[in-house]
Amino acid sequence: MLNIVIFGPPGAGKGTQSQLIIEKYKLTHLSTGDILRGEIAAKTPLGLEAKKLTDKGELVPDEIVIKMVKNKIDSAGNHRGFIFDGFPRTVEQAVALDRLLKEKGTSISVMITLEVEEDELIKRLLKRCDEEGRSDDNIETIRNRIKVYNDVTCQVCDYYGKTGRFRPVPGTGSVEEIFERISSVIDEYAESQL
Ligand code: B4P
Repeated sequence: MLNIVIFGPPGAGKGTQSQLIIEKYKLTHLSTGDILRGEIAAKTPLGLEAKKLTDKGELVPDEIVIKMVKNKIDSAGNHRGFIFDGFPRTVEQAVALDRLLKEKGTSISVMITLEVEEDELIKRLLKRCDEEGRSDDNIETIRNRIKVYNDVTCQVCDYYGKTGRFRPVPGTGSVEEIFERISSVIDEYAESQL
């Protein structure tokens, strides 16, 4: 199995690149942001709680996110592997993910980090706000999301770096150029693991 984590700050293009990765490598997409937005749209108790946090740019508690991911992994059936998009975002989530995959006899092959400057992130997210009106894409929330990334989420890079699974990729340029960079990293792992 090929299991990839696509990582980076808010607006780095994780969701955008995940769509291309799924098409080319036929992996199962698991985006915690998408799952949470689904819960929010359905106004479930979890969604109502999550909305309060995402609207402030805060992370949803590990316990809740890990349970959501476990359900998805357990119900995946036969497949070639996962692309984890926006998860893990804390070291606790990364440790839990390793444990959940170990129970299934598999592991994370590589963590690909999209590196993008803060000015560019803000520009992209404000543009998305104009186009899609996502409630967490206003300037105040964006600044807090970037702060949470720098203070907490970044530590996940060291976690994967210690086990030689961390691969940074420049995340600026056209979507196609970035995808070529990502593909050449995935191809190093794909042959032996698919
Ligand atoms: P996410 O849904 O993961 O959102 P994101 O980080 O904002 O976006 P992403 O990096 O995927 O950017 P995209 O491709 O869309 O999280 C939302 C919230 O949910 C979090 O803030 C948190 O509160 C909560 N949450 C999620 N997971 C969690 C977890 N594990 N634990 C706790 N809480 C969690 O790209 C952004 C924009 O840039 C798009 O408009 C796109 O068109 C554009 N773009 C992409 N590539 C571009 C390029 N190369 N050039 C120019 N523009 C580009």
